[in-house]
Amino acid sequence: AVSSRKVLSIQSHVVHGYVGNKSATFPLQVLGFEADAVNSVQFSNHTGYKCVKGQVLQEKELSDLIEGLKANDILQHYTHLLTGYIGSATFLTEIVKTVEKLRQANSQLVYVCDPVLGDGGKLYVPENLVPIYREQIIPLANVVTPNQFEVELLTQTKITNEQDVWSAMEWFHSRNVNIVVVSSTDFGSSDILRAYLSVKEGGKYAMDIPRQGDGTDFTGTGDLFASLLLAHISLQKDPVKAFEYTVSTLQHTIKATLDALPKDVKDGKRKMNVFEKELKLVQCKRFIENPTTTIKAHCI
Ligand code: PLP
Ligand code: PXL
Repeated sequence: AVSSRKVLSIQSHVVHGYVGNKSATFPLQVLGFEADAVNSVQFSNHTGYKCVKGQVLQEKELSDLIEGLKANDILQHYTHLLTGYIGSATFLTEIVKTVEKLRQANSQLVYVCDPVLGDGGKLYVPENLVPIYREQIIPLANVVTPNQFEVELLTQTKITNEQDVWSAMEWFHSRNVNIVVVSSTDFGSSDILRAYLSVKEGGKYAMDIPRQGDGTDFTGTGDLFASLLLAHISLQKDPVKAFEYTVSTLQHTIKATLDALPKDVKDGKRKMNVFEKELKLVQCKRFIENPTTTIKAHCI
């Protein structure tokens, strides 16, 4: 049978580069999903470049688009909603209304939420988004993918060790979130990244991922992670397999991006610049289609 998986992905659009919807749409399509994009912003490039130009979608404009879909009886066809970086409280509040409209049209809708707030102790959204995520968004989500800092902000507890991670994941489960993945923490070793998966009434798992490229920080990897996780959870049923497949494609994509760097960067003569850091996503189609799992998740 032809699958009818249809995702509404409300994220950033960048003309050049791979963050937000540019990071999410292609993998979803490659994996057989209809990926319907609402562009929450349209920027020339991501905000790590020296200049950013473009437009921001207002909440009224989001509700207009949803009304159009509703009027044509399209809303009921969405099987998934995916949200990532959201820059304003009013837009986030409109997302709450959007989830409610989608659930009215399809009560089985799966909402995958990457609650983007910041990283490494630094907020990169306005502070007033935190209580909206905590009180209104998280209880609507089926799957969440916060990092350590985001877990701390949402649960209002400090995460200093692994036991804290597991306790925090229960905070999400008690708000009805079925699957929680925490993909980066700062208390691991310098060469291993430990990622965590907790399934409500389904067990706890960790995966040790070798860190690639001397701690080089990529942009858009979180967005890619969330889209792949959404797809594989739906395709695999087993969330542990989904977790492994997601990490596999991510690792291959980072490796391909590093392998494509110019010789002087590889030789350590200079650091890679922001243009060179863009994920080689299109070139990694085969790793999206065929995630070969070399790293296994282990049960805790
Ligand atoms: N998150 C996950 C789950 C990963 O597999 C990776 C890849 O290593 C990253 C994030 C990015 O990690 P790093 O910045 O260490 O390359
Ligand atoms: O990957 C998160 C993200 C989303 N949207 C925009 C960004 C970034 C990261 O820099 O600039 C516009």
